Amino acid sequence: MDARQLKIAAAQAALEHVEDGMRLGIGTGSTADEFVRLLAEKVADGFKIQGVPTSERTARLCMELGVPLYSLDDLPELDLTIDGADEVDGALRLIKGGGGALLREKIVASASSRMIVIADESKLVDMLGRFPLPIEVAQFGVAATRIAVERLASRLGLSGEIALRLEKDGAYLTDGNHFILDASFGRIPDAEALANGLAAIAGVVEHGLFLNMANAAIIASQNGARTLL
Ligand code: ABF
Repeated sequence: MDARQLKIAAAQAALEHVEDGMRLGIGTGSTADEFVRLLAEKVADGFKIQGVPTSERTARLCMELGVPLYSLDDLPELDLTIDGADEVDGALRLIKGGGGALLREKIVASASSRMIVIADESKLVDMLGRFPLPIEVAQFGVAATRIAVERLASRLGLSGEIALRLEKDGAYLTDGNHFILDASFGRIPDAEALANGLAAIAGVVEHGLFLNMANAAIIASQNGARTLL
């Protein structure tokens, strides 16, 4: 199986958890896109779900493919969210936000009774941190916020570059019109302490550590899809 087939395998296994009539949070990223494509086929066959997208990008794909969409304000309580991740550890702690959608992803996952992560085995790690941690920050005061994050990191014994995410026309902007700082710590031995510290910094809107949120992760490898609980 190539990389895309692994994503499809994880998405296919996740689809088995989706029941007719569910209110469903729908994730962002290339793995979540595969889930949307498979879900759209079931919808075309008469399967009924009510979807809440985690990004404008996912909303566009769902609309193109005919997946019924609602806002989180229409449906503030969801049964299940299926979403990708940048890293997953054995305790189902996640780094998310490489695709820039972490704020809506976290709000939608928090509004869901259950969250299932879909990923290929390259995302599975012993310790979080190899993937740069995305931190969504207010545009106002971004230099001061970056210094506050650096000081927190230093207090926690973490080091590495904390870089403003750029795209070709300048700073990357999220769906909420915020900036992202990508923190390349390499390893994050105490994710809980870092999450708590980041949440206490005024300019931080949200961070990509998703702790105690995922109920299961479906990990696809050449041997098939297995579920971590
Ligand atoms: C979203 O998409 C993210 O939180 C994560 O950043 C990314 C994973 O993307 P992909 O499936 O393309 O690797 O779920």
